[in-house]
Amino acid sequence: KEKNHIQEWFTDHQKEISQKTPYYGIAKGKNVITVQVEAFQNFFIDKKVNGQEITPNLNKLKKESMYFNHFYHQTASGRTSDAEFLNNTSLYPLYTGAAYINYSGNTFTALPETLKDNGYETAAFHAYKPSFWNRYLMYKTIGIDTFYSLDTFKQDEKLGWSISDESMLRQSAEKMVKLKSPFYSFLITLSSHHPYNLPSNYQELDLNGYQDGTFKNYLQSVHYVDKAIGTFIEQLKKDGLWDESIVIFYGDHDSGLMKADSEIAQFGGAKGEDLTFNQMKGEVPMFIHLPGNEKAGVYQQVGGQIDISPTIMHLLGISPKGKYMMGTPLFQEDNRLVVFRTGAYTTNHVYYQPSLDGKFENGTCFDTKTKNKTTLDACKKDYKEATDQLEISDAILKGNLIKLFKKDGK
Ligand code: GP9
Repeated sequence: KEKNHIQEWFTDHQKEISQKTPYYGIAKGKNVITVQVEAFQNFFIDKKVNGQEITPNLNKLKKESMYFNHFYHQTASGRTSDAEFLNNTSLYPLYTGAAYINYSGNTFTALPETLKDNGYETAAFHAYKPSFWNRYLMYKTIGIDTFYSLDTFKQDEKLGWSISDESMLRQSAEKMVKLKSPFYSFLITLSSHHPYNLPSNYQELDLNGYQDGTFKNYLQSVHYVDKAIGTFIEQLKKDGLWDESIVIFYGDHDSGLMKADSEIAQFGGAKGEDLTFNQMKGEVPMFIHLPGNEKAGVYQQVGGQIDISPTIMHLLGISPKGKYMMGTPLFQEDNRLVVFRTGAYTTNHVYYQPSLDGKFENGTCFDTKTKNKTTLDACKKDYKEATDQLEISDAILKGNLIKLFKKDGK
């Protein structure tokens, strides 16, 4: 019975996400370069600290690309690997543990494999041990042709766990120009990893007046990574890739520093655990740059990492029929729902925060326009669908159902 319900859900969903918008196919045949940025929150975009821009390069990119200012990470305890999983498979991460570790032997209808079927070469770039988060196995499962991991990078500029992001991005771009077009490149940065310590010669911001050492380190790291991204963009332009590719930058998860009334929360204007706090904790930047700065602007609709694969396919004009993906293209603006593993969810109008006991009636409903609490009734409409989606995703993973569906020829 459950299998039938799930199959029906996907049949309906595939129909829904097949609906075309003016964005459908506008980047047909282009390369896809996706950069997942470590612990990158959204609140510092366009913000200044002591008169200095924190992310000058991303602020510039914002004017030239589609910038989604209510885009959320949906990760759980699998942290970085969950973000990768959401992005590449468009399924939810596990409540505990990591799908990358527990289900790397499953069958998926993932983005890399889908792009391969459409003539793309696929590669992942991450300058760390291939076994970390089980990537070396999972990448094979989802259809990555080549994984450029730690050993394939020159150790020319050590920083934190690995080489610096500047070096990693530069070396990745050098490898990328040699790929056969069209290609899908998936890059994962690392320099802004907790606890965010950077050697003093890398710290450029004057943070006089701020007290929290880890928050200060975090700001310095974010500023450094922004600089590395700026250099990377220039290199893509020089190599002729910038205008031949869809280039995406998004944050993988929050910084882990968000506590009520902490200095970071105050910096973002949050009071206690209000809506601003929840949004700050959940929102990560999401930039999609199209050749010729096409469709640049600020997009207000909510979205999440689960939507990345369907969004890329929509831009490339690749049908989602037969794909077991749970997200929706970001350009389908109506009835958007972003579900979190905690049981929280948000739409373009409300944000539901569950209580610890998980009972709907004990949760809090916020109106995203007024930012105030509102009646639970306003959040009720989406509760069943949000719960259903998490259960469907879990059942898919636990029962390896995509394998069964494919065997049934669905
Ligand atoms: C290591 C990196 C860190 O390869 O991706 O993952 P995290 O600790 O942030 O989950």
